[in-house]
Amino acid sequence: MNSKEQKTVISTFEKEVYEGLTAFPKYLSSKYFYDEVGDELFQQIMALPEYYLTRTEYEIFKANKSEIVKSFDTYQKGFDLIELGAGDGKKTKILLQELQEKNYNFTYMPVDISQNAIDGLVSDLDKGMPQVKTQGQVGEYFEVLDRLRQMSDRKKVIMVLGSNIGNLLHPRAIQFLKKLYKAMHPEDLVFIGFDQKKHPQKVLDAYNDKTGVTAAFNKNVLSRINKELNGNFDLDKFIHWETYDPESGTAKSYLVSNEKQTVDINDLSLQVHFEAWESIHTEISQKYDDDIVKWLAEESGLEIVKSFTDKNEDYKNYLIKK
Ligand code: AVI
Repeated sequence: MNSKEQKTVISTFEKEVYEGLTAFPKYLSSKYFYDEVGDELFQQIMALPEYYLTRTEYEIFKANKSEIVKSFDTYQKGFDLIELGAGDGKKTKILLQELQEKNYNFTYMPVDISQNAIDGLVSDLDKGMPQVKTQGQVGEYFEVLDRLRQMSDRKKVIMVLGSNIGNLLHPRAIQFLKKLYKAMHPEDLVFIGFDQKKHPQKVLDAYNDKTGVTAAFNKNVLSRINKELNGNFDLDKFIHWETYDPESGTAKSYLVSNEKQTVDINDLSLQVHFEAWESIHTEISQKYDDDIVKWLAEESGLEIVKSFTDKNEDYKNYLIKK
């Protein structure tokens, strides 16, 4: 493709930025937080004292690793462990180690939207756990799910960790689970993390840390527009704002313009006007309870087999079958 042809191809990023910033109210998708800088910021978030999710899921895995991996391979015939949104795989390594030590026959197939994350994870595993058969793939959840049925003819255990499903509104989460259902053979399983409802302040703190890493993460979508679409957002003219509705269990992130301003996005030939205190909605991080998870599963034709949790029941991993 020559450069002129390339210019006429509109990427999904361009299309979605255009749609979101010309809509009322304005929005951008949180999937665009993740580039090399965003991946690094998310690593920092996962290590924050306020961000309990990663630590708690890690503790659940440590305390239950033997029972968890046993439930993956009930017929002991081997399986493919497919992880959607694998990131750095830090928590997964506990399970990989256990599977390896107990001589399970499995292939690990991490999938992530970020090429950078997959490259890092695969090379890390090649060095640190060379006995684990690993096949990394880059892709977005929904697109990968379409390929999933063909991806392996062995039993599949599909993992979605980190409460990644929480970044989808319920109707979209149901669409996602329905796609999982379609991709599954009768013996396949889903192992999926859902962050639970808890003290609202604890949720707010997790998404509004004192050091401002989450604010920088949220603003990274604006940096990407500046870099990739030739925009001129002034990051200091936007504040990170978090809300949590304990009734719906929805945490929402916004970027709020602290003055009336106009931003140019040259590659889209777009001028975006902001009134003072106008917002861009950037992310939802849904919190759940057993009833909501059961409802989501049933709406999608799936059934909860069992769950694993921590002592405060802050977070749960559910084993789900077709
Ligand atoms: C990836 N995802 C589940 C994280 C969450 O908790 O919603 C992303 C995140 N956003 C702000 N902090 C972390």
